[in-house]
Amino acid sequence: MTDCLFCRMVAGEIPADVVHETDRVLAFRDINPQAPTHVLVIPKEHHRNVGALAAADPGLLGEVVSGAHAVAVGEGLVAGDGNEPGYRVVTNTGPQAGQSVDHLHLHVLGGRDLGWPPG
Ligand code: IU
Repeated sequence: MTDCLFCRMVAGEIPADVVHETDRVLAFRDINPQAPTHVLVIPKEHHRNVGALAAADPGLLGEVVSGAHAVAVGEGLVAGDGNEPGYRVVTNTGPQAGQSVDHLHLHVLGGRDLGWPPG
């Protein structure tokens, strides 16, 4: 979609601080980080939200989740198959949840104590 911000990042039309990439997944630093590590992981193909991608291509959704974990390992948030210090994966769907970009993205957050419940 040419009017989609994240599709334009995938296309290289808008710069992105890429930290991880596969043939179908891209991960880049959030422009307004909410934690020392705040990376967005997206499918390169446009899907509006997690439900849309789960319905259309569950295998690709698995690749996006694997990408989130790869980012966490790469950022030092977990060691291999361990779970310390830890990280959080969040995806917002719809206006009440605060979704502002209608291209599925997983937020990978870490590097500080994360409160619960989220706001
Ligand atoms: P949300 O869950 O849809 O609200 O997340 C969108 C994120 O995209 C949000 O954290 C923004 O800071 C981030 N973002 C970005 O990284 N680069 C941009 O150019 C824009 C938004 I606009």
